[in-house]
Amino acid sequence: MRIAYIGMGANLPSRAGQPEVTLAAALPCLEKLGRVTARSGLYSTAPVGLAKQPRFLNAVAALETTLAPHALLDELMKIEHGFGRSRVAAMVNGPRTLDLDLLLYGDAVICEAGLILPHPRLTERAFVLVPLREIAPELREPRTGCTVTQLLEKLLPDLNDPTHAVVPLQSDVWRAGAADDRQR
Ligand code: PH2
Ligand code: MG
Ligand code: MG
Repeated sequence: MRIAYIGMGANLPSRAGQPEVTLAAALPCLEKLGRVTARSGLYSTAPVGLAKQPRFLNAVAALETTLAPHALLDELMKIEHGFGRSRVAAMVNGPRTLDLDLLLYGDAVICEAGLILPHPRLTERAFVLVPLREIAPELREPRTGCTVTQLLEKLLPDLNDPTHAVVPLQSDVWRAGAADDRQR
């Protein structure tokens, strides 16, 4: 049994509804792959890589799972597909209905076609590190040996800078999902 950290993102409506509803609706799908042991709040984030697109909503979930990394990645892609994600003619860094990124899988370091662990851009992205720090501040990224808190300090020397584009979002839909977690 390993803990995998899944980065969740969306900036287009899906069949489930607006991005906040999509992300909440994806949680029960993740539960089918193991046990969601923690998840961050929801953040409204400025798009990275391609500026002209809607803001994203991002979150990170911790999933305790017996699935091996490749099998887990396949299942994540199936969930994305179920929420209308299409990779045909999609833009790199472009808008998406649902993105589920395998960020970390225990302390696995893997570099294979189709699967790089830890996620290659993990250390560069505040929209990942801020929610990850919320649920796992002391977790170590196995390539650098740094904790998530340290990585974020390197990325954003002044974390209180109001211009840094990762803003917590109060969301009833997401919170309602939290109540469901506690009942399980
Ligand atoms: N995902 C991308 C590209 N850019 N920007 C934000 N803010 N959030 C994302 O999840 C994101 C992005 C490619 O997956
Ligand atoms: Mg992805
Ligand atoms: Mg992504």
